[in-house]
Amino acid sequence: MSEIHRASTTAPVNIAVIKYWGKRDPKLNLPTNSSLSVTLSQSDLRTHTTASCSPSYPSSDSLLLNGSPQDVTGARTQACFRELRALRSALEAANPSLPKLSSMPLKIVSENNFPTAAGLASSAAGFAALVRAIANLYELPASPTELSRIARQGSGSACRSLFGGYVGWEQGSQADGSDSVAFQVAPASHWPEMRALILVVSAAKKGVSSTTGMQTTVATSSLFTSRATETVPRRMLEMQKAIQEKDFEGFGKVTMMDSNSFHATCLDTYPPIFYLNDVSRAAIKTVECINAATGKIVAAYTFDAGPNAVIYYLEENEKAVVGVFKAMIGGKDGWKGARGEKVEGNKE
Ligand code: 2P0
Repeated sequence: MSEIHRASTTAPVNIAVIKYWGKRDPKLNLPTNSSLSVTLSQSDLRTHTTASCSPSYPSSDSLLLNGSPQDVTGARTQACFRELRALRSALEAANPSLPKLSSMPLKIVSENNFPTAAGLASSAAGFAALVRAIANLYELPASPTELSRIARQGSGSACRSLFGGYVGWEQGSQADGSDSVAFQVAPASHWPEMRALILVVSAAKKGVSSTTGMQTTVATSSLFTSRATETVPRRMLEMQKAIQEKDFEGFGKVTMMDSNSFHATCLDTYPPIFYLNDVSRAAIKTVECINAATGKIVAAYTFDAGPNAVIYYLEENEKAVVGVFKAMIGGKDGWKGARGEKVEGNKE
């Protein structure tokens, strides 16, 4: 019986407060604007992945996600496998005593503990975990930055799940994507009072995939250009400053405005893309009421490519924010569930 080599890891979900929407290179997932996200607690929302390889495995690579076999022949997964194998090959060439893992078939087994493709950034945690599990299996001396460059080719937002805390993704300017990588703005410990409440409206798969949606937006929306070239570059600086200064009002305002801007460009796409529904809009109203009652911004909503809401708030305002939303769960308002999340650093 030949040997089996194995390594496991987990990767967390990240929720963008400055959204990635638009590709300048769809093959390499190079974005038209930089973005910034908050990494959520790994305890509830994460992908757990085991990567193994063995000369005794069937000749082709395989991937099992939540027990179902997945197609690994797609360009994105292949790009990640190819890049990681090339790095392992280089190690083996430099050190001939190492086992030749790069030429063995890979078996990847992955489990998500949250709804897949329901606007909860499942592809982000998924590709981040896949890349890190294989990097661990291959014992690559690669930095999180280097791994983020590889994970980005699997799914753009995945590059931000290689770091914990507050994470930026630099759009970069090189045609080969070498400078389109993630970077840590601040560790979770910098602002540990930050919380995220996830309001699940629907666990159904989204109607328009992010990849298709963003390509149609780039091709048809007239709002898109000013968002990508003026609005987001300005907000990236404002957001980093708000995080550095732990200024929740600044953080919250930019978060809400950027979510609104992203969904406005979706509506401005032809044919239009609707990710928000009536329940999402009720959440926006509720946040506005909470903030008006408090006299300052204590809650900030953001929505990805789906109707589920993520509400950021500080621990000290838990009652004012979560109390109001919890009272709405299970009622006629349409929320199916809610859970509070801390911001966490990555487990290495
Ligand atoms: C984000 N989203 O910044 C934005 C906000 C959705 C809305 O990144 O085609 O799954 O795999 O690069 O990363 C979702 O897009 O797209 C996304 P691909 P991805 O989180």
